[in-house]
Amino acid sequence: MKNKRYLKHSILAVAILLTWIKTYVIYHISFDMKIENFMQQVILFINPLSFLLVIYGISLFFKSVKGRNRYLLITSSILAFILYANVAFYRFFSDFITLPVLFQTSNFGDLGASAAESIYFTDVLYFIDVILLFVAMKWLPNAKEAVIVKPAIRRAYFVLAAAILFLNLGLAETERPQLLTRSFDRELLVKNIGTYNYHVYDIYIQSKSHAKRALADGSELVEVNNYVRSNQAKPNDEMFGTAEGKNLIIVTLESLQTFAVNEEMNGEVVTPFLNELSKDKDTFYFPNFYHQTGLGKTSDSEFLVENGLYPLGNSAVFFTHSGNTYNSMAERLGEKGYFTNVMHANNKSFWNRDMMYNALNVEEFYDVESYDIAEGQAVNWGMKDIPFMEQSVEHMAEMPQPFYSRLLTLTNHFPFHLDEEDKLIPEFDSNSGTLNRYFQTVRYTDEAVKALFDDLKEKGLYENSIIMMYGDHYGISENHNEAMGQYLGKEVTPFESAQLQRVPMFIHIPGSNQGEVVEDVVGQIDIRPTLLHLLGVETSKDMQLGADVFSKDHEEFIVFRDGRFVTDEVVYAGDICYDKETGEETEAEACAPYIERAAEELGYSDEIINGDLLRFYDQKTGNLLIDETTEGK
Ligand code: GP9
Ligand code: MN
Repeated sequence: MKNKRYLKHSILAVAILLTWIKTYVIYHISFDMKIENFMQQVILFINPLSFLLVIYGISLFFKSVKGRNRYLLITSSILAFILYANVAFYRFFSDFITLPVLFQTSNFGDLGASAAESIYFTDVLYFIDVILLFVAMKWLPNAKEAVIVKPAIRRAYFVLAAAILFLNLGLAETERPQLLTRSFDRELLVKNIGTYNYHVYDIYIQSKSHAKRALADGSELVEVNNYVRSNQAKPNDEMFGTAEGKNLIIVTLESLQTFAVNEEMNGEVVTPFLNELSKDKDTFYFPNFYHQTGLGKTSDSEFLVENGLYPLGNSAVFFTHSGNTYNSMAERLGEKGYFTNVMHANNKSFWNRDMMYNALNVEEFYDVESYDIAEGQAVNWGMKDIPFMEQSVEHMAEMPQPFYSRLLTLTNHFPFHLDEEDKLIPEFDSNSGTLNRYFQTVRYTDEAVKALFDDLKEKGLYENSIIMMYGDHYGISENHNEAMGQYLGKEVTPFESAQLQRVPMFIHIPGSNQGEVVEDVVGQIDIRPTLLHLLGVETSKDMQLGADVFSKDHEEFIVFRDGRFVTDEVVYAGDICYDKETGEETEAEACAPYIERAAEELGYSDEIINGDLLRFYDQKTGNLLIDETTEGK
C-alpha cells in the first residue's frame, strides 16, 4: 500500500532523475571541468540535485494531473534550454553564461562561421530528457493519476532538498573555502554548486550590482580615491612628453599571444615583421605584458586601454555599463586637441561599441560602413587585415592632426580561417585544427602590420606618429592544452596557462632611438598612464588603477580578471603559488600578501563601475562631488 503511494509520484522522480543524470553526463562531455579527486567527483554528481528537487518539487502543489504534468514538462524544457545555451556558449567562450551576456544575443547574429561551428545537428540529444519525460507521461500508468500530497509530506520533501543543498555547500566549502564570497571563477562555481544553483546565485549577484548603482551617492569614492592616490606612479622625467604633439595610433592585434612572437613553428618564422620590430632601435618591446580581459574579450581590452580600470568579472562591461560616466583616454586627448576615433570594419553594434564609444567620448567610429570591401577582401569574421590597414591609413590621411586612432584587427580570430592565397606558412601538425590554423593567421596579421607601417610611411604620417600595438587576449583557449603542450614541448600546467596569458606589447616611437626590450611584468591596465605620459599629459588627478611602465614606481604586480596574478617572483594560479623562475610550486607564504591585494584592486575597480562613481568625480580638480548632506551616510 505504502509503496503504491510513493509510486504515484513516479513521474516526479522520473523528471528529476532524467535531468539530473543528463546534467551530470553533460558536465563530463561538454565542459572541460578539471576534476582532481574523488570528492570533487562526488560534489559534481550531487550538485544538480538540490535545485532539481526544489524546482520539480513545486509540482507537489498541483492538484490536477494536467497542470502538474504540464508544469513538469515546461520546467524540464526550460532547464534543458538553459543547459544547452551554456553548452553552446562554452564552445565559443570556454565559460558559462552570466545574466548580462544574455543581452548580447545581438552579437550572436554576427558570429557567422563561429556560431555555425558551435551548433550541431546532434545537439538535439541535449533535449533527450524532455523527450523521455514526455514519453513517460504517456506510458507510465501512474503519470495519469492525480495525487493530493499532505502538507507534512511536502514539508519533509523540501527539508530533504535543503539538507542536500547544505551537504553540497558543506562539501564544496571543504574543497574550496570561501567559494561564494571570493570566487572570480565561474567554472569553480559551477563545479561546486552546479549549473542551476549557479544561475540563481548569478541573478542574486546581478541584482545586487544594479542596486549598487542606485544606492551609490559618491561617499564610496573616498576610500577608492585614497587607494588610487596611494598607488600612483610618478612619471619618468626622461620619458614624459617624449612624443608630445604626435599622433597616437593604437593597433589591437586580435588574439595575438606572445608564444607566437620571436618563435618558430616547425622551422617557420611566424611573425617576421614583429620580430624585427621588437629589436628595432625605436621600439620598446614588452615580452612580459599580460592581458587582463574577461568575458568581454576585445572590448574588455579596449576598456582597460581607455580607462585604466579593470573590466567586470561577470559580464562584458561594454554592454552592461555603457551608460556610465568615464574619464577615458579619448576624452583626455580630445581636450588636448586630438581628433579621437576608432577604426574597425565590423558592425557598429558589436560589443555595443557604438553606445560605449559615446560614453568614452570617442569622436568618430569608422565602422564597416566606412570601408569598401571588394570581392575577395573578406574572410572569417569580415574584412581582411591588409586591405583594412590600407583603407584605415587613407582615412588617417584625411584627418585633422594630431589624431588618436585605435585600429582593431580581425583576421586572426577564432576559428582562424584564411583564403588559400593568404596562407604564407603551412599549418602546425597537432590534433587541434584551431591551433594548427592559428599560426597561419598570425603570420597573415604580421604581414598586415608590415603593410600598416609601409602605408603610414607612404602617406607621410609615420614620422609624426607613435604606434602602440598590443594583443587583446588569448586566441588559443585551454581546450587546446594538449596541442599547445606539443608546440611548447612541455605540459600545460596552471602555471603555464597563466604564462600563456602573455600577449605582446610594442611602443614604437619613430626617431626616438631609445628602444629596448623591457622585461618587466606589465599589463593592459598600465597602457593609459604610460601613453598619456609619453604624450605629455599629466594623470595625477585621474581615477585610474594602472601605472606608467616607464615610472620608477611601477610595481611588478599584475592581476588577472579572474584573480590570478603575476609578480616578478611568483605566479599565482589554480590556488597554487608558483616560483616564476622555475615554474615549480613554492610555499604559499610567497603569494599570501598579494592575494588580498589582488582582490582589493579588482574590488575597487568594480566599485567604481558598479556604482558609476565617476559621476561623482571631477577629474580636472580631483575633487569628489559628494553631496554634503549624504556624506558619511
Ligand atoms: C569583433 C572583434 C572580435 O568586433 O572585436 O571580438 P572578440 O570575440 O575577440 O571579443
Ligand atoms: Mn579579440
